[in-house]
Amino acid sequence: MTIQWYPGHMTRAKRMIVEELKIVDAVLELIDARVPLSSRNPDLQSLTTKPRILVLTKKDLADESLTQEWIEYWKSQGELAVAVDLLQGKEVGTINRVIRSQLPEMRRDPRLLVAGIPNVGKSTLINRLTKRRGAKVGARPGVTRGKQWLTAPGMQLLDSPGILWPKFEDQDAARKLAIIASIRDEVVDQADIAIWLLNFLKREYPEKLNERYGSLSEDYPLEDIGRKRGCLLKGGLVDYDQAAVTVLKDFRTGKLGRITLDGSPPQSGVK
Ligand SMILES: Nc1nc2c(ncn2[C@@H]2O[C@H](COP(=O)(O)OP(=O)(O)OP(=O)(O)O)[C@@H](O)[C@H]2O)c(=O)[nH]1
Ligand SMILES: [Mg+2]
Repeated sequence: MTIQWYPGHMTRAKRMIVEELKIVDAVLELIDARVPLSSRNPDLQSLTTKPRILVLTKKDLADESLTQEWIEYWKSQGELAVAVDLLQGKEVGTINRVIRSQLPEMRRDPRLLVAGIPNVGKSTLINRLTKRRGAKVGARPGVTRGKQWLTAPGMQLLDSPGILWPKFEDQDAARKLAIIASIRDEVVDQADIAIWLLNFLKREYPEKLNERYGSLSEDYPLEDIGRKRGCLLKGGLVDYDQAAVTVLKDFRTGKLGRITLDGSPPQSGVK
């Protein structure tokens, strides 16, 4: 199974972003803290040289120490990154301050493009900054379809549809994007990504896996979980799809704990 998802609305959205980049003063590039490497759109980096602030969203779901390592890594690369939990919204003041610190004094309100992969929290961030619910939000990719300018105190924010890139060279990266629900569930084999996630957890977070599901069979962990959770078809066979949905939901809602799928940044540990 090869994961690929680049529907027509993303091609249109990318064209729109290229146009709007000409008139914005800075870009807020949103990255999912659980996949700091795989959720950066390479296209977005090549499209502009305007000031950019990296906002790591969903820090409440990510491995705290790895999030810190990534922020420091980017700092060493000359990039400014802030981690946020947009559900709590405590860091909104910090984001505001960071935005101001990156922009020169202007006679008009600065215009910022909020961009990133689908489902990363772009519209949620805008609602936080504007203190309204002007942008539509949802726990699946592709909620925002067109451009929308919204006004926050002292700034204009452009909400944009999440965009991916035309071809995933790295299929593990694509799996990670599917696991965090940035790729539509309907175009991905749910059992394949759930098994991939279980193997990853067994390697990197065995204690969290054990805490949630107890001991699992070496070769068929998904089948085991299906049995334990009663995901059964008529006749008592395990319903793999249902078991996969359970595992993915547990991961996405934080029930498996705080997990980062990308590991440490390239240079960490080198002092
Ligand atoms: N746990 C957690 N959930 C978040 C956070 N930020 C956003 N979410 C949730 O993530 C989901 C997606 O949020 P949206 O703001 O719609 O994401 P988007 O980037 O605008 O998505 P598209 O418009 O589909 O590209 C929603 O269910 C939000 O409640 C966060 O910091 N932590
Ligand atoms: Mg949106």
